[in-house]
Amino acid sequence: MKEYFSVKMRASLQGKHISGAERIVLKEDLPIVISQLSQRPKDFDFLNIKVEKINDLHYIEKSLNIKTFNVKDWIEGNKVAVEILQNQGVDKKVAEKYIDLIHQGAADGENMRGAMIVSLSGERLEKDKIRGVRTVNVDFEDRESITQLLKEKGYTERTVDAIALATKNLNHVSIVAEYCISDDPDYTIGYVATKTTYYRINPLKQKSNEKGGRIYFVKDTVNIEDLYEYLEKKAFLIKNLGDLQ
Ligand code: PML
Repeated sequence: MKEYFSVKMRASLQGKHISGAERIVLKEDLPIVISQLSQRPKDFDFLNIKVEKINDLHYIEKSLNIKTFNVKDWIEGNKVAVEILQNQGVDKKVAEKYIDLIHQGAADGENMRGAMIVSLSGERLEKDKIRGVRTVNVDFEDRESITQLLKEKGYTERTVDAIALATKNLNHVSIVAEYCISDDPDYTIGYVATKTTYYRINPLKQKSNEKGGRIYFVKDTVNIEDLYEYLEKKAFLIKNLGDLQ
């Protein structure tokens, strides 16, 4: 009987979060993974590694497909993003309003710690608007070979994490789309995820902007307690990578 564990690492420097990562691994791989994750942040004064046994593991057969749009600038990137969101039933004004907020810092000018939840009718539904909701407990079953394959094709380790996270999100019946930009001022590629596809948009934010975050667009009928339980508790391994389009 295989035993799986979740390993979560977070590190900070002078009170500022600088690095975070998560893996779901077999018990025998814990020493190597804990060692790898502890070496990830270069400079820190606080590092926490949490290891938890997973008792109820679920599987997703295939991740979202990946399609890339290379665009002139982040303004054009966001036009593409809004069009994709509109095709999923998100109102143009609702999409633009919350996208603007993410680019300006959705927690009173600072980044939210987790994601924003917005209903199709335009209401914000997070229980705590500074904290937001955090999607955790998801990984690829064979992370190593998927990472290698994606890196060979010019994707980054961030893409690997983001596809896993978006695949878990869109697997929930109430989430219709996700919008994401990084809070790393140098990382300008972002994405919009739909039920089938991870649309990677390059660029989606202005270089040197330190603001970033995620928006989960949900059906009006969403049960928020159920959604939090799913995103923050339920554990998933993804078996295969979707198509690269
Ligand atoms: C990509 O390269 O596919 C986009 C990844 C966005 C990552 C967001 C983040 O790391 O915060």
